[in-house]
Amino acid sequence: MTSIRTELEGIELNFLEQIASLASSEELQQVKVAFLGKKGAVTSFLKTLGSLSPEERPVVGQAVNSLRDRMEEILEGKKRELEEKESDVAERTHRIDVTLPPRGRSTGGIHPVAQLTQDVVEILAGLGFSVALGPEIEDDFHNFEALNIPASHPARDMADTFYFPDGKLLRTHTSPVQIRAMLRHGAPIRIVCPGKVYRRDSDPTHSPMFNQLEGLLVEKDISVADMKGCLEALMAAIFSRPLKARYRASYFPFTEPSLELDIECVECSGKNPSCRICKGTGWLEVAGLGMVHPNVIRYGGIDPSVYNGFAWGIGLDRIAMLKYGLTDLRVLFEGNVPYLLSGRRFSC
Ligand code: 2U9
Repeated sequence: MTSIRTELEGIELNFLEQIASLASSEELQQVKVAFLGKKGAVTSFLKTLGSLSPEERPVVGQAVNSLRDRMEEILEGKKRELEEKESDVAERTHRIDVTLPPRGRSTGGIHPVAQLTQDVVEILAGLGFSVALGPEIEDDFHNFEALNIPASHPARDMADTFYFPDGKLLRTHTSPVQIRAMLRHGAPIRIVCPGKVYRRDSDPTHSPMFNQLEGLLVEKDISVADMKGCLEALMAAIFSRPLKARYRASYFPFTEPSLELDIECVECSGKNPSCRICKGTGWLEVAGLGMVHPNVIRYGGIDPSVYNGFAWGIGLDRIAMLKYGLTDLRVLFEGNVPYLLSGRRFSC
C-alpha cells in the first residue's frame, strides 16, 4: 500500500514539474495526453487496480481519482493562463499601426474598346442617336433572312457562323438588333448598336469574337449626302480632327448602294511611303455603309415607299488599335491588365 502511494506521489510530482516548465498550450496538450490520455500514466495506473486485494482497490481507486481531478483542475487553470499569454503576444505581434500612412491603391483603367464605345455613343447621341442592344444568341430570321441574306449566301455557311444544335446561332453582326428595333419602334428611328459578334475566324489579325458598332437611321427623304456627313462627323470626332475621306463601291446584301469608307492615314496622312499603319497607301479602311435595302426596311415592318435611310458598320477593335496606336489586336482580348494600363491614357 505504501509503495502504491509512493508511486502515485511520484506521478504527481513528475506532473507538477512538467506543468511548471510549460511554455505553450501545445506543450500543455502533450502533458495532458502523457498523464490522462488513453495510454497516459494515470490511466495505466488505473488499469493495475485489478491486481489489488478487494480491500485495497477502493482506497487506491479513490486516491487515483482524486489525483486525476487535481490534475484536471491544474491543467484547466494553466491552459487559461497560457492562452491568455499567447493571445497577448499575438495581439502585440499583429497589431495594426493605425498611424502608418496608407499603402495606396493602384487605380483600374477602362478597357480601350469600352472607352471607345462610350466616346462613339456620346458623339452619336449629339446627332440624335439612341443606343439599342440585343441578344448575342440569335435566330436565322433576325441574323440573316431579314437582312436580305439568302439561304444560299456564303455568310450562312457553317464555316463562318457558330451554330447551336437547335439551329440558333451566335450573331455574326449587330444588325439583328436593328431589325428588332425597327419591328418594335417603327420609323423614324436613329439607333447605334455596339456589341460583341462572333465568326469562325482566328488568326493574328482576326478573333472569333470581336466588337462591332453599327448604326441605323430611317426617316423620310434621306440621301447619300446625309450618310456621308454623319460618318465623316463621327470619324472626325473619334480621331479629334477632320480627316479626308474617300468612298469605294462595295456590296452588302442589306444595303444598296453599298460603300466602303477610307479615311486619310491617322499616322502619316499619306506622307510616308513606308508607313506601317497604312502600308504606304495613305488610306485606312474604317467602315462599311450604305442606303438600307428596301427589302430590309420591309422586313423591319416599315414601308419602304415612305421611309428610307442608311446604315453603317465599324469594327471597334480595329478603330481602337488605330486610335490608341496598338500594334497587336490580341492584347485587346487577353486581359493583360499591366499591358493595358502601361502608361497609356485611353481618353478621347
Ligand atoms: C440593318 C440594315 C443595314 C450595317 C452595315 C456594314 C455595312 C459593314 C462591317 C464593318 C467592319 C462589319 O465589323 S466589320 O467587319 N460592316 O461593312 N454594316 S452596312 O447595315 C445594316 C444593318 C442593319 C437593319
